Amino acid sequence: MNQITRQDLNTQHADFVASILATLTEQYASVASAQKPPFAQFEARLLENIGTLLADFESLYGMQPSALPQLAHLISQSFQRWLVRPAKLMARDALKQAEPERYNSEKMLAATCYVDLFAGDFQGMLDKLPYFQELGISLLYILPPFKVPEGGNDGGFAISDYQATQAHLGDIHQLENLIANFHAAGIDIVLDFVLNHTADDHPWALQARAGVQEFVDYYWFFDDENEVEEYLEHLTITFPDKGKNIVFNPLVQRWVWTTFNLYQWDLNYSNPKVLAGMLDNALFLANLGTDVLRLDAVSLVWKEKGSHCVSLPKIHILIRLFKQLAHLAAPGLAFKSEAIVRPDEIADYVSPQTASVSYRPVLGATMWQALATSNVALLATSVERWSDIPSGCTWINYLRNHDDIPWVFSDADVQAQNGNALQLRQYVDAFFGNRDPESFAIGLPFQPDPSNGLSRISGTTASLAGLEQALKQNDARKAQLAVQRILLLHGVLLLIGGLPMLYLGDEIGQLNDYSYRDNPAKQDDSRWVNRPVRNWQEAEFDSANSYRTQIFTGLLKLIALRKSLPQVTGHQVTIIRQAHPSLLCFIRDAASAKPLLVLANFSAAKLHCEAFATLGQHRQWRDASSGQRYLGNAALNLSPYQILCLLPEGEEVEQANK
Ligand code: OTU
Repeated sequence: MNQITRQDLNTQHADFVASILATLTEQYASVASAQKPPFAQFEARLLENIGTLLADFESLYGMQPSALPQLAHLISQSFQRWLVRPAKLMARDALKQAEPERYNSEKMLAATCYVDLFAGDFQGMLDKLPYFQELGISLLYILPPFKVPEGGNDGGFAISDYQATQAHLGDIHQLENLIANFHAAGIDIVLDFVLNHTADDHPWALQARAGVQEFVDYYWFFDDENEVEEYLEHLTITFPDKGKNIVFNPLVQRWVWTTFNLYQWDLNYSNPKVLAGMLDNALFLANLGTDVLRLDAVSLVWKEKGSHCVSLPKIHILIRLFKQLAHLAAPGLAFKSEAIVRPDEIADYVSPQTASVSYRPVLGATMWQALATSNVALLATSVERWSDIPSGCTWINYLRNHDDIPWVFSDADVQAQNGNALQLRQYVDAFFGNRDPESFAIGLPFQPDPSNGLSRISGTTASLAGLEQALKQNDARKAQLAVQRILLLHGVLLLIGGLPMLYLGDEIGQLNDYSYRDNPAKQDDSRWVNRPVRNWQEAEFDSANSYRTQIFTGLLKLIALRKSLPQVTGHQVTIIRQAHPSLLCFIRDAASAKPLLVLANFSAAKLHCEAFATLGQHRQWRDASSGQRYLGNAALNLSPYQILCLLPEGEEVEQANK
């Protein structure tokens, strides 16, 4: 990082820095509060970052005379928010700064849910605090609770006001109170920063609709169809159902860039006023108490004619700029990138200077693929190739979330096992999308792409893992296999490295919910099938032996196991290749005297192998849950979908058998 001190101010921007500091000092002096934080804290952070701030601002917006006041304005926005940042949050900032590996601890567990679907409203969420604690959740991602248009709003991702909530959930103060209560209970909070687009009834959009040029320039409007064509020629289409990304919009009688739904208008970050407007929203959310801001659809936020407009290099500069400006006001705030891209692209999105937390979509995609094919080769290769992450950064592991499953494995990895990537994607599409009679899964295609016939998949974990089919067929044996699959997938998710995130509902095996088909605002979006409403009564009245209870208690056991194993910290993992195609094997903390060896059978058949490899040592191992002993390089039998968690003989695992 470019650091400068007061002594270095004889650089070309010395006057700029001096004048900002003078302005801020004046503003500081005019604040009467006795509780204001020491100016020197802000000043130190500013001086530490000013070199990068200037360089990044210049890369995006140039450095003509008009640009510097814009940067000064951004810094002053951060300063104003810092001045009013609640003392409790400042104390949390200090704690979190002293703990850069916070989210890599084995004690951490994330979960996500929609407030209304899970618990009705903010008060309902508070009432469920004991449930979150029972599960051991320490990071909760609350799906967007912000104000949205009536009717279609993309599950909260079309935002009309980033600083107000949906009335039926409660008001913004109740959200703030919810966050404070969760903090007090040891749970960090993630909120969305939906930065690629606003709803078409956001105040900026309303002004643009009224023809006010200043706000037209916040978006991507086109009058000239030829220019639209020039962009479209190269663009990757994200929501093929809706057609192209730039569509003629009758509301404004012009073409408007809408990557997602027609009511989600893409923001134009080549206009620095958009950066300022969205910084204000980010800082508002920071002062509300959020610990992590999830950068929604971040791979799409910078656009340039002649490119496919995915993962352009300037995205990373823009995010670093946002991060530094947020850091000035809220140094404990982390960013989490939601870049649903192939693994070779994703590394660029993860760094302590930008997003230190990142989704890891390839892990889920390859786990589901391994389940469908009973072959772990691609999963093993992906983990081997794509687990590395800089220190201070964290992968979020997830099987399912509120979205689709995209088949984002690397084509080169498929080719490395002599496979054909297109055929493999066709296979898993059919397997999970209800087009394979041999399949146990019930899912739905999402946004099939007519240009190549490929799609993504919607469905809950339980339905994709076979539980829905088993219950429909009233087949207890199949239901048992489905439960085993669910526990196997979660076991790997919890142990393989990274911070696991549960999609709430999965812990009790919630099935697909087809009622969205009757709702005109939802029926064209199959992702609603995996957004069921939580029925707490049904959960309570379950008989003790039901599949729900089996999944829930099995999962609690796996969570307790994770939290008892310091080997699980971080993301370093060693894959040990096995001869059997369905046998996944990995070691955590391989170099230590107490490594953890995990063996997982990704097949519905009993697995027998003559000998299993363990880093070449002949060693006695003991399964942490059953206590059974295994000798490395000896024969091994695993029941269908069994997962073994082996520790070198002699090591006790507390709590694991609780
Ligand atoms: C995100 O995901 C959200 O998670 C979705 O719920 C939203 O619909 C969307 O952004 C728009 O706000 O399309 O189906 O290529 O794959 O970012 C998931 C990027 C999505 C997208 C991803 C997006």
